[in-house]
Amino acid sequence: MTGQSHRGAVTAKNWIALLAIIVVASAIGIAFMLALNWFPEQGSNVAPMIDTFWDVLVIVSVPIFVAVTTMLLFSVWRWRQKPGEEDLDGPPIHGSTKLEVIWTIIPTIVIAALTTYAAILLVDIQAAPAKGTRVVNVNGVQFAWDFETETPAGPVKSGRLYLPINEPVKFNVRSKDVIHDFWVPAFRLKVDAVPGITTTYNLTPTKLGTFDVVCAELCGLGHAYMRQTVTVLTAERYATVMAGLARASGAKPPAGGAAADVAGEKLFVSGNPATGATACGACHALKAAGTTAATGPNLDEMLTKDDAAAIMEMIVDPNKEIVPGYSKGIMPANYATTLTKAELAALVKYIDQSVHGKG
Ligand code: HEC
Ligand SMILES: [Cu+2]
Repeated sequence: MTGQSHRGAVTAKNWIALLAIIVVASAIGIAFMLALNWFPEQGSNVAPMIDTFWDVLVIVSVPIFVAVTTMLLFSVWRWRQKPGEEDLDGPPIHGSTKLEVIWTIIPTIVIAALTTYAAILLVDIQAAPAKGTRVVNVNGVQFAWDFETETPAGPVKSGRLYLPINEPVKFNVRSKDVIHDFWVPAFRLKVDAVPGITTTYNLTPTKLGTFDVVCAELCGLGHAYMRQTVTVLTAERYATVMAGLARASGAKPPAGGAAADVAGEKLFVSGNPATGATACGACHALKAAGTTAATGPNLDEMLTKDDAAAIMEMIVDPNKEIVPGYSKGIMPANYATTLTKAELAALVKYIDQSVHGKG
């Protein structure tokens, strides 16, 4: 057998073998890709639509990938250079109009079909919400989310998002500083929070439980801390929680005392998820609280000369003076709104006593 005849045109037998490889490998590839658990649980009405779209993309693209790779490997093997052929030129190749037409038309049809599907899906998902749909104003600020649910009795603010199950909700997303992105992976949709404009999307939560809210746009050094949760409740529980939140926003500060110290430590270590106050301990080391984070200065070392009033000012207005060696804008500047006066007082008292060894 001469090299030429062995390595000439692709025979019918070759084609059958190649086709068999492509079919089998595609079937395995598709089965594997569909079996993988790509996404978190489905928490909204649009999640199944998005996940189905993903499945369709997988089913269409795996065979294309497999076919291209198979033909590539076959060509490399079949027409590879053999010893002694180093100085030979390959045969002159002429264009093939027929082939070019085929490989232009097929991708055009595939892309056009998928794009049409995606466009129809997008229009479906973005359909204007019915009148009377619950509106939640979502505000992004470096580095926290806060939420304002519109109710007939006025807006109810919260740091953690609460939603009733199986009721449509429309989000008006805004930013107070840089571009953030409001994303609840379990709900699937996300949209940028852009300063100066309001972006929106609407959906219906379909699963009870607590899901992550994350910022999906790198927005500064504290981006990774810009997380919240959304809790989807039954209509009954939701009404109770909203009533509680409405009361809390107008509540009078409770009296100080021993209880306040305990609350101070708790606020330091865990913040107040219900109002969106980020835990101080996530960024600061404080011996008494047992926290060791180093994103912000060590408070035992940094506050030795500061009294309670000074500490209070540093918490509510952290950008007034920046500790040397640290950047402006990492410490959340919203504690004056996410913590009540009573909480702030308890927190300051706790820090003051912890640092100065009193109490
Ligand atoms: C996301 C991280 C982060 C969180 C959360 C955070 N801080 Fe800070 N904090 C910093 C950084 C960074 C600095 C240094 C830059 C500056 O001065 O603003 C700082 C500075 C400070 C200072 C010195 C401020 C000054 O102006 O001298 C104090 C006091 C302080 N933080 C207390 C707190 C307390 C109390 C909390 C919780 C209520 C808290 N921080 C939450 C990151 C954080
Ligand atoms: Cu952000």
